[in-house]
Amino acid sequence: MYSVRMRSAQGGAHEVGGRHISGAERIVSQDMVEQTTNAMLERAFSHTRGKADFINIVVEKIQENKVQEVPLLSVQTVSVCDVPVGRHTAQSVLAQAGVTSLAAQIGMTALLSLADSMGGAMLLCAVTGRRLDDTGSRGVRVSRMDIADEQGVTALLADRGINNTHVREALVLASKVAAAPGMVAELCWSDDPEYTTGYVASPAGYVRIPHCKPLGSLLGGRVFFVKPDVDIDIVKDYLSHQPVLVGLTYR
Ligand code: PML
Repeated sequence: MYSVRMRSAQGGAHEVGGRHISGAERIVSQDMVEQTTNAMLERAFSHTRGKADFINIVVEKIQENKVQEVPLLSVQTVSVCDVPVGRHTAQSVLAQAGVTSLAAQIGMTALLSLADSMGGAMLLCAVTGRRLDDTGSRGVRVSRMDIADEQGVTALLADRGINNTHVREALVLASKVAAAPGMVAELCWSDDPEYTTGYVASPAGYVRIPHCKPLGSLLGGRVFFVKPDVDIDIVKDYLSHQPVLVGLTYR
């Protein structure tokens, strides 16, 4: 099996200040590597956030016995009428998951005050809201994950009328994140200006919230809320390096 991952930016590489355009993650068999890298290239060149002029694609062999299988989070969509209600709902779901209202407020404000969207995520203490990672405006990238049973997940999402790339990829990422040591919850909305649905995910499930941001906004990102006593290096290592396949069994 191979981890195939892509990140793209405009104005040069991310490391030299390029603006993040898009990213993608797959774990595929060798015969699918070429098709996967081609699809990633095409995606980097045709993203709604702009045309990338820096594209980094890494193909790396992974040992199958190192792959961890984690359960797919259960999915529900709540009904909200506008952005203020959407954000208020996100805060309530975060509270139900165990994030204090102070930390939820700080996380929400952190997403709302981004100067540009982040490729990775901010890690905040779920009690105090203090930022615990040291990755600045790049954030911690969640990497090396895919779906174990692609047909099964596609069928499940199609059955609910939500089988699109945003949901599929976000659900896989959120399922990996929810299984991280010390993870309490995740808050996310997309940086795609044409996509306004966000979500709060936790080990209890993936709650989709329409209208987390206004249509046309390029600002989006992710905040992960973790327990105060967690070893942040272990969490970062799991998120970025542990290969994970998301299975169809629910928690
Ligand atoms: C992203 O595209 O970066 C985030 C997508 C959020 C998907 C929310 C959903 O519709 O379930």
